[in-house]
Amino acid sequence: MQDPLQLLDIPSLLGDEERDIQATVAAYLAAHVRPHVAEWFEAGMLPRELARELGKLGVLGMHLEGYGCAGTSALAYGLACLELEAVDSGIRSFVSVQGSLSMFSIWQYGSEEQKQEWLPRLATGEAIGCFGLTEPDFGSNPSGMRTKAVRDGADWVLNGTKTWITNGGLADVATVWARTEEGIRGFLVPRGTPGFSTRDIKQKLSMRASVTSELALEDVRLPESARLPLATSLRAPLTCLNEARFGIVFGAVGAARDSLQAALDYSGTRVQFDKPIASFQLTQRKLASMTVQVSNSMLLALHLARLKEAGTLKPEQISVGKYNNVESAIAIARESRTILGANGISLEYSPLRHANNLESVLTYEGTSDIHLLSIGHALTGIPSFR
Ligand code: TGC
Ligand code: FAD
Repeated sequence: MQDPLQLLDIPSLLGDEERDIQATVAAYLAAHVRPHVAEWFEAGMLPRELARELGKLGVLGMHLEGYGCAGTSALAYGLACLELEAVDSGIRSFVSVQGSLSMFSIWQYGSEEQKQEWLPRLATGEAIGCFGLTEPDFGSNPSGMRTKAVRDGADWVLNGTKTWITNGGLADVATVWARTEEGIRGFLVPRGTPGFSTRDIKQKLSMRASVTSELALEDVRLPESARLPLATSLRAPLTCLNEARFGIVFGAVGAARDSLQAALDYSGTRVQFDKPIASFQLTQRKLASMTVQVSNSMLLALHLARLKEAGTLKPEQISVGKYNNVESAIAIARESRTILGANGISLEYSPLRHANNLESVLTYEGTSDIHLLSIGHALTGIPSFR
């Protein structure tokens, strides 16, 4: 059956290089990742070796310049995220956290030594990074964080807990955000630093092909050279979030497209009442409505990519994309699942796996409520977060 995004000829809006990058990523994932992802989801694991594979593919920090990164356009990065999340949100999340949160925090706010030490290894996947902002009592409101960094002579001593941290248990370096007397600052904490430990969160019903962990910091002593020198307030981690949220705007389209494609394919072969279920008007209504929704999401994503490339993309515009595309994707994944009937609850098919993953995507990187409030703030000039 037809690729739903072809209906409006959306691929014709892409440049040749962007199309090539998208096709390369899609082909690699089809051969090496898609065949295993349901198994990883069921087992609740993500193999560490995947990092090097994704490094070879060139998607880790691909939108950054220098230090072994490809320096592609924002759109090419978005399209890679789309294809990654078409396979599984956990795979896109790995790449988002590595490239847009861990690497971007170092690339944007780090010293030259920090960049030289970490970025080339993170780009190849030899090293894995994570980003610790959320705490048990401070998710949507990171400004309240309790993790503290206190000066002790030339050093800093960190105490606190971060939770729900993607890649935490795999990471060789954690970007940890902490409160100091001067305000919020970022620190690079290498694995193995005394007092630093991680514990993976189990029994997840979503994002199972992804490692999610708690980070514990107990009297972790770090030199001044571990601090990100250019990060001077909460604005720094929130700026990193813009990068990752941009990837999610595209990624959500991938999960939606894949769910819809599964429903389209299934409806063409599943026969009930002596006809393929695709021939019933009610099924076609679902398929048509979802195609309109996923096309709208893709056009919005393309628009935001062009704004990003022009250097004018604003946080509230990213909020429109993250809110709309994730809400739309989860609705499409659930609706697609209904077309698969009982088979739809099996891991053999992707829609329910996508829907379950999208429960996390709906919550992380700013919940839908937070993004609506950001849009409301931009419209009215009145912040109503607190
Ligand atoms: P507020 O006073 O509004 O802002 C503090 C400073 O930051 C600036 N700012 C931003 N800058 C850049 N980008 C943004 N999106 C920004 N939002 C705010 C702001 O201008 C201000 O700057 P300055 O210089 O005047 O000090 O802060 P607030 O405490 O009122 O909070 C605002 C709010 C609620 C929007 C913010 O806290 C927020 O975004 N909360 C959601 C938290 C969140 O998204 N956490 C995500 C953690 S990481 C994650 O989930 C990874 S998931 C894995 C994956 O990505 O795959
Ligand atoms: P809360 O903030 O407690 O929100 C609970 C509910 O209250 C939500 O519905 C929310 O919208 C609502 N709410 C809160 N404030 C308001 C308000 N002002 N007005 C209206 N409603 C409000 N964090 C990291 O730092 N790094 C990571 O790598 C990372 N990875 C993650 C991976 C997964 C799989 C998941 C599930 C989470 C991850 N997170 C990560 C954490 C994520 O960013 C937080 O879960 C998210 O920011 C929401 O915080 P919370 O879960 O504490 O919910």
